[in-house]
Amino acid sequence: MLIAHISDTHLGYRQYGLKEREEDFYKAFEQCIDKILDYGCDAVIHTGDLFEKNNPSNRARLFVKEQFKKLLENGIKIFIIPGNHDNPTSRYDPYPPHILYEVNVLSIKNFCFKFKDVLIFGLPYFPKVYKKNLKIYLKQIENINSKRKTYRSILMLHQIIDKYFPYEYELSVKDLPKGFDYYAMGHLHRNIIDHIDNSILCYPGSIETYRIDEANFDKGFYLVDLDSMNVKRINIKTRKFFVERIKIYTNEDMQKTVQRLIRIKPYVKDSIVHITLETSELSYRYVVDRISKLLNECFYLKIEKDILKETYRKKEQKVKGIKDMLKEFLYDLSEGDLNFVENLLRYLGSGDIEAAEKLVEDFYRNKFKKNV
Ligand SMILES: [Mn+2]
Repeated sequence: MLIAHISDTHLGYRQYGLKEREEDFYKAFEQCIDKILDYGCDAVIHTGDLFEKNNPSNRARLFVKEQFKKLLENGIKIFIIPGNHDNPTSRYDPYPPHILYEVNVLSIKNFCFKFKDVLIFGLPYFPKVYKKNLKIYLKQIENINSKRKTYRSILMLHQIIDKYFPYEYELSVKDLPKGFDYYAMGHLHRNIIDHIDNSILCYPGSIETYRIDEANFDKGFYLVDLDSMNVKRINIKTRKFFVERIKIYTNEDMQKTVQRLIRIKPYVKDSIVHITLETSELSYRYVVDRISKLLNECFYLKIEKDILKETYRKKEQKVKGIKDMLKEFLYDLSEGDLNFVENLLRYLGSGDIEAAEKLVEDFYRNKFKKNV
C-alpha cells in the first residue's frame, strides 16, 4: 500500500502581500497532487496547516475542493489533522474548514480510522500549555494501538519534538507512544526523515518558502510504501529565493556588495531577493537605491533593516525630549548649561529674538560673575 505524506501547505498565505505569492502556494500544492496521482497512491495523509487560517478565503476553499476532487475521483482517500494555523480557536465555532470536504478529519473525539489493513491515528495540534492533555491522549492511543489486529499503524501529529528543534517544542522523543510503523509529523517546515526503534518518523516540511529561513530546504512530500516500509522523497519546483545578509559601513563594503550582487544578477529573474541590511541611518536611502537599481530585474526585492541591530540601538538611547537629546550630543554640559541651550532653542524656534538675546546676555553675565 502506497501512502503520500504531505504537510504545512499553508494555502491562502499571501507572502509580502503579493497575489503572486498566494498563487505560488497553490501551484506548489497542485504539483504535489498531480505527482500523488501519477504515483498511484492509495491514500494521502496531511499533517496540518492545510490552510493558512482557520477561516480561509473562498478562493482557498474552492481551490482545495478542486484538488481534493482529483484525488477522490481516483479512489484516493484523504486523512487530515488540523494544525496550529487552521485549528479552530473558538469553542463557539469548533469546526475546522476541513470538514467541508469528503475527507477523514481526525479529532480528539475521533482519533482513529481503519483503512484497509492499516490503523490511522491522529490528533489536532495541541499548544504547549496543553501538553499534559496531549500526553494523556497519546497514552490512550498507545493502548488502543497495542491491541490492534491490523498489519500496520500510523500516528499523525502536528507538534514539535525536542530532538529536531530543541528551542521550542511540545514533546520529547520519549513522549512519543511506542509501536507505530510510521510517525507522520507536521509543524516543522524543514524536511526530516528519521528512524526511531524499528519505526520511521518523517516531517515533510513546507511545500513553499513560508519564511526565509526555509529557502534552502527541498520542498515536497514523502511516499511511504507500507509493505516494504520504504520512504521516498518527492520534490517539486518552487520559486527561487536569494537570501542575503548585507552590512555596509564603508566604501569598501559597498564595492564588495555590488560585486556580490552582480554575480547573482543573471539568476534573479522570476526570483525573490530578500536582503537584511545593516547600514548607518544616513546612508540607508542611498544604499537601498543602489541595490534596487542593480537588481531591478528580479520578481520581487525585499530589503529589510536589520531588526536585531535596530532594537539594540533603540534600547541604547532612550530619547524622550529635546533635553535628553541635547544630553546625548552635548554630554559634557552641566544641568544649568543644558537649561540655557534648551531655552535658547525654544526662543529661537518660536522666533522670539529679543527673548533669546536677553537669555544669552544673562547667561554670560552670570557665568562671567561666577568665574571672577
Ligand atoms: Mn506550518
